[in-house]
Amino acid sequence: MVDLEALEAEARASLAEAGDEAGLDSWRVEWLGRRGRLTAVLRGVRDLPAEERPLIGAGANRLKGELEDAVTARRAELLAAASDGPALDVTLPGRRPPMGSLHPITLTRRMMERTFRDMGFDVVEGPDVELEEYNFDRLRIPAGHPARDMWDTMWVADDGSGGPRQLLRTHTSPMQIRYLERRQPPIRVIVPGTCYRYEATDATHEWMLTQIEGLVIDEDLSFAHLKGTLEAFVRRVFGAEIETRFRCDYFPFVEPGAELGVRWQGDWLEVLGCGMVHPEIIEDAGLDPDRFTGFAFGMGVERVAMLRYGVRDIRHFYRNDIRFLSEFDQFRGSA
Ligand code: YSA
Repeated sequence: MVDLEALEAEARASLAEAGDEAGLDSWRVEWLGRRGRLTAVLRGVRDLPAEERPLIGAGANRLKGELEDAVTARRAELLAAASDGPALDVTLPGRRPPMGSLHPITLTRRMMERTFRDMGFDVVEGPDVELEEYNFDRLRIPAGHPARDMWDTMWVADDGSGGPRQLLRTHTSPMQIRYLERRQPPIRVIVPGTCYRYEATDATHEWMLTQIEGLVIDEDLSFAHLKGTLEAFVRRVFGAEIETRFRCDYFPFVEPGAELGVRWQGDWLEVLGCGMVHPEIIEDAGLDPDRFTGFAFGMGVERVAMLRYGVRDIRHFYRNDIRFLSEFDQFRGSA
């Protein structure tokens, strides 16, 4: 008669010796495989004397199930030993899926928009691909004018159709003209958007940058309104302690023109150009320049972000280095 107990003892002893996956496989072949030893016992049941059949048959089937469980348990044991601990430690904290966060320029742009909204400005957007006419000519920068050199331009390839020349806008100022075509004073609007310049990059210059254009047109506006508005903005964004300076600057579409600088690392960082809207621009919009005056400005969002977050090199913003960008996770809720 088949000694199932002895068979079980032998199978379990040899399973305990299997030390890896290959050992488990050959054990399984030896005992439970098609030509395995236990399989042979099960196959032989039908040849046994009738009175032995039920006992051996049931016992061998039970043993088969138990050995299946035993090999599964042995595999878990080996895995746990390999990872130097239990296979599943339910006391470990869960792994958080990476969440991502808003880009620092998006955070800064939204903060600036909110500040201007609070000051009563509307927010509109304009096209990145612009007509030469709006980017230059109608801002009093005709072809050949030396001021075109200030904005090294990326042109859109001519498609040969004889249509007007197109470019990637070098600043957000063309939206002054587009907005004046559609709206009547009083006007108080900002235009955030991306601009492109064919220029070498350095710590404070990128070839792709974000500007926020501002345009205010009404009766009796003076340079004092311009200064007051921009200083109020800068103090709200950087705090009352911030040191600022206005200096004369030249832009063909304003008269007079200025730039605003902010103290940065012991030096001055220019954050915006501005001025009183040139009377010819007001007149071209069909308005009486003796009655309506206004001011405008164009500020660099990357420059504001540098000051706000203490970033020393503008090029970090668009390098897509996750180590730099994840620093801004802490501001996730502040947009
Ligand atoms: C001036 C008068 C107005 O009535 C209205 C707008 C302006 C601004 C003008 N359109 C302009 O683009 N002037 S600017 O060339 O001096 O740029 C304005 C601001 O954009 C700069 O002060 C700076 O903050 C940012 N900027 C310019 N070039 C940049 C840049 N930021 C990063 N990289 C660059 N390459």
